[in-house]
Amino acid sequence: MSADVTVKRDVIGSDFGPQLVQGSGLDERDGGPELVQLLTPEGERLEHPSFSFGEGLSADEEAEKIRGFYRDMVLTRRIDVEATALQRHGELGIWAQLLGQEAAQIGSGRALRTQDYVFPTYREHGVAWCRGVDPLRLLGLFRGVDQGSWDPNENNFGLYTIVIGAQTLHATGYAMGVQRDGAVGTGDPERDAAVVAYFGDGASSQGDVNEAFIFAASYNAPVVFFCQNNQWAISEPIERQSRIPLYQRALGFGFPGVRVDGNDVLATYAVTQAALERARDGQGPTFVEAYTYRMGAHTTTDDPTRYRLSSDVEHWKLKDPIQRVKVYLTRNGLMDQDFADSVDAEAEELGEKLRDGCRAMPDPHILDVFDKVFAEQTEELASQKAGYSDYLDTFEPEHAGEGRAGAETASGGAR
Ligand SMILES: Cc1ncc(C[n+]2csc(CCOP(=O)(O)OP(=O)(O)O)c2C)c(N)n1
Ligand SMILES: [Mg+2]
Repeated sequence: MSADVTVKRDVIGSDFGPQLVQGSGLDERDGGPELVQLLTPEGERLEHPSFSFGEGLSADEEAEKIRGFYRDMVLTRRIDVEATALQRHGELGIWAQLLGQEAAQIGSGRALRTQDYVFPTYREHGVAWCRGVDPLRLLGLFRGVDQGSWDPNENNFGLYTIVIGAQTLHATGYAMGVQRDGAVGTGDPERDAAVVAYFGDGASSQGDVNEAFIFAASYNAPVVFFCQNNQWAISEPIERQSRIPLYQRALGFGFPGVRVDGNDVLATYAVTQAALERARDGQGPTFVEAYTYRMGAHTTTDDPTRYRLSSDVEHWKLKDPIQRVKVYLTRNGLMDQDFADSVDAEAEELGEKLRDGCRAMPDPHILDVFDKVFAEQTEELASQKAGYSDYLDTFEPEHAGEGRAGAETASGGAR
């Protein structure tokens, strides 16, 4: 680039093609003008020209559904809070919190039909809940007891994927299989199926994800790319991942992209439902950017006070996904104290089940990990295991060979 060429920072490509709004401006903090929102943080319903919630439902049915979302979100938050506490008590090796992302997960998870298939990352506890995966199984994974003990085909919910973005390729390949099985565009609501790949804003920079987009577009695969833009990839802010709002990237791959308020369960449900319907109908992939915020740390090994402003966290507290639903339901006389109390009681019971269930699980040993890579042990792994065992022996006796807590210290902390 010659020295006299200047790049305009507010609008990209104004002389070369479509005007793309830059993704990191100040007004972008609340999602920008393209954000699909049906329920404001103050609990007010909004109309949107393309998406709506509750069509075809009676007023009672609609209220029932929203109360269901409220219950799902409260219980999901409870799973998250309990798991975080269990990690602090040394019962889990690590936990990836979803605090603040409940609406994105419950809205999208409840839009699924039984025959749809989900490929999650490691934070999709709310989607797992919607799919009927026992939360204790999630705890087993984070305790290191197993590598994920649920059967993906039982709930059409894949195993958690830690390799950032890899599951988008799995999802696209699976969707191409669904297409080849003839389970797309038949018009039979029991048969037509869609696949959802969950991933984060940081993952959108991965080669795998971009390759998945290309394949999905080329083959018109029945896949929904559901990106929870929680603004952070560990300590890397979204401004560094993309020059434009993420949803606009879809255009370059040849399929639609939409940005939805990820803290609005009604909008997330409506937008995901529409995207799933496109996929099941044979109209191909859609990119859904759920604009949200990671209220907690990246995982329990992370300290976000080292890289982000507490005023940002305070700003997003006012957009709490559960609170706005509660305000809406209460203000409109759709939820009484008895209902709120019954959900709280259910949350208490769930918390107790998780605490007791987790403590009753076996204590894994750090060296077990070497035995779980392949069905049969290889010479190389056996020697790595021996070497690591020798290394652990160099620690003080009270730390050497410790289970979960020792595992993190000795390995420098899992990410
Ligand atoms: C291929 C790969 N590279 C790096 C990592 C380390 N890592 C774990 S989580 C993470 C950030 C992911 O951020 P994002 O996609 O926004 O998801 P979030 O954690 O915010 O839900 C990174 C880089 C990894 N697990 N896999
Ligand atoms: Mg992120």
